[in-house]
Amino acid sequence: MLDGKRLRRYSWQWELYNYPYGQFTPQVAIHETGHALGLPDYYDYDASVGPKGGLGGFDMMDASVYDHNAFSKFVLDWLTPAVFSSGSQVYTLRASGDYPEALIFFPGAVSGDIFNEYFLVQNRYATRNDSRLVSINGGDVGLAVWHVDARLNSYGTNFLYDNSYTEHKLLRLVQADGLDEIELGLRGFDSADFYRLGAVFGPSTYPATVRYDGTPTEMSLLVESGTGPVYSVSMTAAANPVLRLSSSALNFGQVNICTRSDLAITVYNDGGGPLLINSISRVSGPSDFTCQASPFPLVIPAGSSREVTFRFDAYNTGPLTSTFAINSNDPATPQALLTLTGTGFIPEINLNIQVERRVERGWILRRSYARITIQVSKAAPFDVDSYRLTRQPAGGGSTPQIVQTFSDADFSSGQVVNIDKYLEADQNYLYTIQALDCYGRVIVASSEEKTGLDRLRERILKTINK
Ligand SMILES: [Ca+2]
Ligand SMILES: [Ca+2]
Repeated sequence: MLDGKRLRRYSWQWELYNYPYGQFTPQVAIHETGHALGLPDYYDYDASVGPKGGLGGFDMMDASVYDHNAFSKFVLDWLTPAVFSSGSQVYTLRASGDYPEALIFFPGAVSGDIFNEYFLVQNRYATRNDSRLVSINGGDVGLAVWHVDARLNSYGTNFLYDNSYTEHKLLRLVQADGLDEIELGLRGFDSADFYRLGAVFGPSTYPATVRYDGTPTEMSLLVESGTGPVYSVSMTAAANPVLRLSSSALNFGQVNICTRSDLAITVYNDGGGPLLINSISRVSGPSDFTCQASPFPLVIPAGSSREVTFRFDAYNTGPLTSTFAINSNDPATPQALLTLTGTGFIPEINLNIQVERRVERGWILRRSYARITIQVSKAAPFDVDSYRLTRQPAGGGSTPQIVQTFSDADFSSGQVVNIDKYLEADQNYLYTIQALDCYGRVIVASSEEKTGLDRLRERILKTINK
């Protein structure tokens, strides 16, 4: 604390490598200022975890040399890349050391959206901060293509991926030579890693324009003309529809029997032509799961998406899995499969029934009746559809008669009392209470047999668990 000022976050750097001799060396100051502005390191903190090699030394936030790459400049709002997402178009890219120019290409890409997966291209002609790249291809360096995955974590507080520990990198140099030497830990970046006149980066080249999840983007980049300070690239996207699902599985978790839960997936059309979903049908598993979309065909325009809702109407108990096929005109994936899982659940429910036979005596009347106390307890919330109290003369032979039905609302503190009037004298009865689900299925039952007058007021408590 000095003069009421408190030092909070700060960044520090040396002025000289060899103090007090030599000249001011600004690279470290530039690198650390990059951190102060919010940029991460792109070198690999730990070669034993995740992908190796960072950016192979090719960046200010990697080896403290050269210009900041186009992704860093995009993050810092120093440039806004042009965006290619469908059709075909030619773009001109001037030296990024001189001009704030770059190109994003990816299906569904939106201008200004930093926090996504995409390919990013820039011209790294050896000028200004990139002048030291004169050692690469004589200064006619070529185009650097980056594979960016800048999606955020679920809290939105940081990138999901980094260049040290995650399964793939936040920022990766797509190496045109196809040797992946940076990730293999063999060497840093080299002159063959850049896309120069005539080079193609497409669906069937290596490297290919494929997402990290393995699905194709069906996009191609051709370096059509130019040298050094100006290159033109011809971009094409497939005219075919390209189906992509936000997820290949939906898990509904535990759902009470007789209740339902809805979950949606997003179906994307990453291609250049309309996507027609002709049907979505269950190919295996129970019918507890249904698709709510209609009518077919569902039409999803190029570059667009649509939510499709699936429903889990829990009928069966226990873990359930159904597979649905999404049939469409995508030539690459005419049938995409989606797995739905969920657990139909009934908690443990205990039913107790106690029956007392009582006799009411008037001056003349002498009448037997039963006082029936029913208790219910549930291990977890569950709406029992109905409770059915039946009786039948002991000894079997006759069908049970319904004495009364109850709902959960009839119970007070888990208990309800019923009076069954006018019992036949000396007749024994078997009382049964059943809990039923909304499909009329007995979830759990409990019985008590009441014998004749000789066992008046005897209490037998029985619990039968499901
Ligand atoms: Ca690593
Ligand atoms: Ca290489």
